[in-house]
Amino acid sequence: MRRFTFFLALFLFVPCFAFAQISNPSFEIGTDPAPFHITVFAPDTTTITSWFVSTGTIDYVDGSWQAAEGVRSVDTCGQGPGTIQQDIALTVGHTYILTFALAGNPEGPPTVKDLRVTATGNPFQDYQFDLTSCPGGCNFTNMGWVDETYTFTATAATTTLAFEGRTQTAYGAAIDYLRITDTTIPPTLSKAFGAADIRVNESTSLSFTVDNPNTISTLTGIGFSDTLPSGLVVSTPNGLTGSCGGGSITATAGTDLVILSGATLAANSSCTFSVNVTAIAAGLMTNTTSTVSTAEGIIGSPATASISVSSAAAVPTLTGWGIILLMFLLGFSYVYFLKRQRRSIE
Ligand SMILES: [Ca+2]
Repeated sequence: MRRFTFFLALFLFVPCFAFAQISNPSFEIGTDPAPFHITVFAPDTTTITSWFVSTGTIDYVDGSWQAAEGVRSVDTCGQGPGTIQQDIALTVGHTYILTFALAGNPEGPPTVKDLRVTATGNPFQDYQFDLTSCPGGCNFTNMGWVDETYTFTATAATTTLAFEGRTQTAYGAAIDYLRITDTTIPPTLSKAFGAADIRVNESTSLSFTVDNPNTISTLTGIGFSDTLPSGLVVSTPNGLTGSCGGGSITATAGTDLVILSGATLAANSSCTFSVNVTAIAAGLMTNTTSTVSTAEGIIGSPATASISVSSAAAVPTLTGWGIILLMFLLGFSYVYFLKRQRRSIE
C-alpha cells in the first residue's frame, strides 16, 4: 500500500511537460505591410499577431528587403527605437536557448546597429550588427542575416521575451526567424553493490549516486524507488550512510524497498548514499530502480546492478547412525589398543 501511495504521489506531482513555443516566430502573420513596411506605434497588440509593441516605434517590413525566413521581418527602430515583446509559457527552472536572425536596416546610419534582448528574471544581453559585415556592404537584397543566441532560465510560468532596438535613428537592428530550445537534461542515477558475490545470510552495501549534469539549472523534487530482488532485503540495522540533497531516504530494515524523495541538486552537483542489504536466497540478483522523477517534469533513466548470491557454507553434521558408528569405532580402537599394550608387557 505504501509503495502504491508513493507512485501515486509521483504521478500527481509531476507536472505536464510544456514544450516551448513562440507564436508567429517569423513575423509572417499580421496586417499586410506590403509593398514596403508599416510603422507600428506603442502600445500595439494587433498589427503583428501575438506580438506587443511596448515602447517607441518599430517597422513591420514586407518584401522591401530580404527576410531571414519567409517574406516579413521587423526593424526594431521605426521613427526611433522601439521594443517588441511576447509572453511565452515555459517550464520554471528549465534553461532555454533562443536563436534569432539578426541584421540591420541598411538604408541609413549608423553603421553598427544595437539590440538588447531580455527574458523575465534574467540578465539582458546586447547585440550589434555591422553593415560592413556583408562583402561590399549589406543592402536590401543581401541583408547579411546571422543567427544569434540568448540563453536564459525560466523563472515563472510565463516569460516575457523582449527585443529592444537601441539605435537612436530610424534605421535599427532587424530581427526575424525566432527559435527556442529547451536544454534542460534529466538527472542521472547509478547504483552499485559493495561486492560482486556474497553467500546467503551475508550482507553488503548498495550505494546510489544521483547527478545533476546541467550547467545552469537546479533540479528539485528528485526521487526514485528501488525494489530489491526477492533474494535480498534491507539489512537489520539498515546501515544507511550519506545523504542526498536534503531528500528523504526510506530504507526500512527487513523490507525490500529503498526510496529517495524530495531531493534538490544544484547544477553540476551530485549526491551519494548507501544502505546495507542481506541475502536471503541464492541466485543471480539483478536489481533495477524506477525512473528518476523531478519536480521540473523531466525524467531520468533507471539504474541497474547485479550481485551473485551462493548457498550458505555447509557445516558438517552427524546423523544418529553416524554417531553410533563413530562410538563403535572408538570403542573398537580402544580395545585393540589395550590388547596390543598387554601383549607388549608379556
Ligand atoms: Ca520572417
